[in-house]
Amino acid sequence: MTEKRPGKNLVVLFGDQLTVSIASLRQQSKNDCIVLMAEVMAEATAVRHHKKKLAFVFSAMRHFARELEAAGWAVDYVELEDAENSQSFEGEISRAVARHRSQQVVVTEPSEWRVKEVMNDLASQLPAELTMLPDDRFLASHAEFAAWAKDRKQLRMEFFYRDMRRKTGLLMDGDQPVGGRWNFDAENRKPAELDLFIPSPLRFEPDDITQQVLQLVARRFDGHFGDLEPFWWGVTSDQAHAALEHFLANSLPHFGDYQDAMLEDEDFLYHSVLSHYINIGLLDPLEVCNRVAGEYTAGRAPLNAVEGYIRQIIGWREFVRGLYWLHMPDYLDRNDLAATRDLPDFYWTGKTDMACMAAAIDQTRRQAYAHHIQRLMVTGNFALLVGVEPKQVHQWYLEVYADAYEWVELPNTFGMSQFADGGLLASKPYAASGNYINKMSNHCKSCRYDVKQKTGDAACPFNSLYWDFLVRNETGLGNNARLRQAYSTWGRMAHEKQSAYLSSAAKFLDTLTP
Ligand code: FAD
Ligand code: DLZ
Ligand code: SF4
Repeated sequence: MTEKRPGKNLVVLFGDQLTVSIASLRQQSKNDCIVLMAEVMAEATAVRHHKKKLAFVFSAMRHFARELEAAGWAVDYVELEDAENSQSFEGEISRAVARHRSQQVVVTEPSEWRVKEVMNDLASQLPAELTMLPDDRFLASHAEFAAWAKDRKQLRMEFFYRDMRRKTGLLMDGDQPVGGRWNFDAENRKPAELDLFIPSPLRFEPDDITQQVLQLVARRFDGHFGDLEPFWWGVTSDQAHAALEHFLANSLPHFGDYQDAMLEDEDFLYHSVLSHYINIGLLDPLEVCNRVAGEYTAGRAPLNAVEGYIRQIIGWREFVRGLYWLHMPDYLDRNDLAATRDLPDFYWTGKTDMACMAAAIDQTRRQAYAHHIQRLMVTGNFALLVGVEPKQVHQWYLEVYADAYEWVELPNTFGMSQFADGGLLASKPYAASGNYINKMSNHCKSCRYDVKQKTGDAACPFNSLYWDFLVRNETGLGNNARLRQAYSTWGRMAHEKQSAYLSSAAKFLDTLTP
């Protein structure tokens, strides 16, 4: 009898692990392993992802598989419409273990809790040993973040960020921050002017692989939200690097100044539009930061822009990931403001008279992109003020953006935007009246509502909703030091004015569907 020889190690790469420097590949030699990549319906429909995101992920996966093969790796790639595809990670890994007689399965830790649970369950069922390696594309490991968080009464990004600056040496002069300050945000709040020259992100022609994927997505995911075409994103690491260089040369110098600005018909302003590349591995976050810091050293970009940009990545991005793993899975059930309203229908259609909301939602449908202030201070702010159930808000953000993965989306939505975690992430809710949006954008000029009117049918809804939110949540928020001034303004307000605000808000809330 001939004994079957054991097969090669199986290295599983998920769709957001598209880099040769991922831990699971770094450990292997090309001759001893098979790389498994699988397009599966379980992921494609885990939420009803924007069509552009599906096309982006599938096309980037297919391109990366080809690059691996060209570099000499053996790749077992299962396409979505492969007749044998079991349509789940566990099914595809089990089938591949049998196909290749693998005794060792190696994965880098999935970025989402949900998928990590699937891997943990699978480990006990596979006839092979499954090894899960930490994802070291992040600066802080789970243990490091937990150690930093331990014994702190409050977790604040700013202090964590300083540690990451020290750890990386980015913008450091010995042990001091370059320019004498850690944070130049105060200089980063200029409203945009219409006559500014605003560059566009770098666009790419879809090649044959992308064309095939576009047809696949059109055929199989027609009911998902969003416009599939035009599709102009890069789908390879080389293209993502070209997009980075384009950003450095054209937008970075103004990134800081106009970071919080919004303009009608300008979808990107000076933002980098790189998050979708970074989140799936086509760009390395630290490499991006080093290139950005280099622009300051070379005198081509000012410190407020460079520091502001680097803070988003080694500060916010790392911080939200730390919080996610520290608090999952309980975090998903947080609803500390007890918000219960259903998400209004116009989050899907964009059909609302509020010009700022219509613009953000329309852009989201077209581009699967909105910049941070649109997400936080327009769509997020509105959901917060009217009291939408956080899980529904979370689901929306996860579905509509190309860069959305739960580890980064959930803390941003629950923590930063909806204050559903009771202040674990933010020191106060990002709630604002129409005045903020008017200051930072030109939306109000074309709106059927009047931002200067406080109450009544023609008044900007954000104005009365802001006070209604504070009054409704006084028990939970009344003691928040950063809201003291707002509550005392309310307390000093004439009773008739208070009533007018509350009845305007009630009237508006009655109009919301469903
Ligand atoms: P830029 O403005 O150019 O910023 C540079 C980079 O910094 C980004 O590419 C991103 O990698 C990082 N970054 C900036 N802000 C944050 C942040 N708050 N958290 C984490 N990283 C940040 N970002 C995601 O990557 N995925 C999400 O699913 C996501 N969901 C969000 C949901 C809400 C409610 C809010 C308020 C923010 C969310 N963000 C998310 C953060 C931020 O809005 C996006 O990272 C940013 O808009 C991406 O566009 P950009 O690449 O042009 O970013
Ligand atoms: C986002 C996504 C989608 C839509 N589809 C797949 C897929 O079919 N196969 C795959 O390996 N990855 C996909 N991804 C990315 C995964 O959702 C992401 O890697 C996990 O959430 C990681 O936990
Ligand atoms: Fe938005 Fe109010 Fe301005 Fe209209 S008036 S665009 S609703 S902030």
